[in-house]
Amino acid sequence: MSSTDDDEVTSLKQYFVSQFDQQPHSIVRAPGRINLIGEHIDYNGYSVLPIAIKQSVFVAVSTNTENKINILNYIPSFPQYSCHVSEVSKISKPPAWYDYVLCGIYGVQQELKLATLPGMNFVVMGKVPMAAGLSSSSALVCGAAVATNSILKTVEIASTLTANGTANAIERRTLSMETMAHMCAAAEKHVGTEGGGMDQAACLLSREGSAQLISFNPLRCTVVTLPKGATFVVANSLHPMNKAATSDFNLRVVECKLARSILAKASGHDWEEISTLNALQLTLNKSLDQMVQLVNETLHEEAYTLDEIAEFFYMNKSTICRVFLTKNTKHITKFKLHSRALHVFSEARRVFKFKQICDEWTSKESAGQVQDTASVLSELGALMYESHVSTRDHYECSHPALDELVELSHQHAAGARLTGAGWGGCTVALVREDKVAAHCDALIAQYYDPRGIDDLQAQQALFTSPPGPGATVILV
Ligand code: ADP
Ligand code: NG1
Ligand code: MG
Repeated sequence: MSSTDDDEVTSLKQYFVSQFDQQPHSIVRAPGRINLIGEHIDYNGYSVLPIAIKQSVFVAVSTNTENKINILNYIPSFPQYSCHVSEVSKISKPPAWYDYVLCGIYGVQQELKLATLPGMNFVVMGKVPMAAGLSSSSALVCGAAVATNSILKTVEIASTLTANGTANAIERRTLSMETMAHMCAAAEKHVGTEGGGMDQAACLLSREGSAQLISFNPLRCTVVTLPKGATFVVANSLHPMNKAATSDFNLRVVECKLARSILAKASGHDWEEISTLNALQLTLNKSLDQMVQLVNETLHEEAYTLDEIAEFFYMNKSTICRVFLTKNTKHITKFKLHSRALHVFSEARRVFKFKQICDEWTSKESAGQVQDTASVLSELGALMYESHVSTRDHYECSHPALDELVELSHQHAAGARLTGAGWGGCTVALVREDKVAAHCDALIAQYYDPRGIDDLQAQQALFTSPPGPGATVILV
């Protein structure tokens, strides 16, 4: 725990005692993350490369004897929530802030097949900028899940349900971080966003000092050592984007699902059996370059209409809506499939290339070879700039402010790109250690100052973070 964590834990503890008249049983620190490269490909089954950051969500928890789930925020302007333990699955649409906490609690209950839960008191203190692409939502879900798990280690009312629904004998069971990473990815979908598993895995499984390649189906984490002198600088555009409040995110998930189903059917495969674009690639036994070629040969560039898709699958439009669309995309009738699939396959290739460059640097370093760090960083940076162009032009999930921050980064950074889902939020720039000050000064003078953002706000919006550890439980 760092000294800043100490301050946060002390204040949170004091606030908890003032609200519940008891000490918390534990406080969980659940970090946000920066995705270095690999955007919008986790839900397509491709590997991504994030690091956990120092900014975290802290969740304090204790039990109560009233069978109530009480959820409070350290910032009193966030409404508090209280329900009976039997009501944790009731998530509102669009979600309120505490629904992310309920997702984590209910996820643990479902995973352990618990007939009931103990009454629990929660206080949340969030230090991850919200709706900024740094994964405050998953830090909240994971923090709540880890806190619930830590409580279940201590109580005896956790009876499990048998297959026929009757309650088993009293049993104490808890979940590993790996199981929780998987479970929290599914649990967060209850808020209505159809994301992949990157954020929850980064929050729960990150290792201090290195990035990790996170792969899916099955979930695997591989340590990636970043070249010495590589500093990642985050710049918050200060344009928030709440993913659960719009249909943009789910529309991209739907477009990818349509692209993979059309590509699968056109290639003579059972499209219903293929669950991701990565699974399609494996079925077709093609390289990523060949998948790009397949996209160019099979999908047309103009948007597909609902009529055209219905005709292709020999279905009526309402069946297409039921099979492919989510609740919040049912009104959409045009889908860009060519450019979305191009982004996914090219981005997956960039992630592997990024890892390969890091791995080569690491093996030369351990062999004691003298290396030209500047040229390694410019190779990595070039991949990040390419990634940004692809998210901007093919995936159309950028924002003019993010484009401006990336453009300004060309002065001192080796590379920069939007990070997280986009449409607002943050950019991440790869900057040589000795150029960080010049990079930050340039962004302050050319982005923050002209917008009237004072020094204090700009310092919070612009930060570096070495790769941090995943979530931890601090027993009180
Ligand atoms: P991101 O994960 O990129 O930060 P999302 O749109 O996925 O953005 O999630 C943001 C939402 O998460 C917020 O609108 C809020 O409901 C919830 N949230 C995250 N952190 C906190 C916090 N500290 N306090 C209250 N709500 C939070
Ligand atoms: P953010 O921006 O943190 O909400 C979302 C998804 C990720 C991933 C990225 C884009 C969730 C919880 N998170 O992240 O799975 O798809 O966008 O790469 O849905
Ligand atoms: Mg999120």
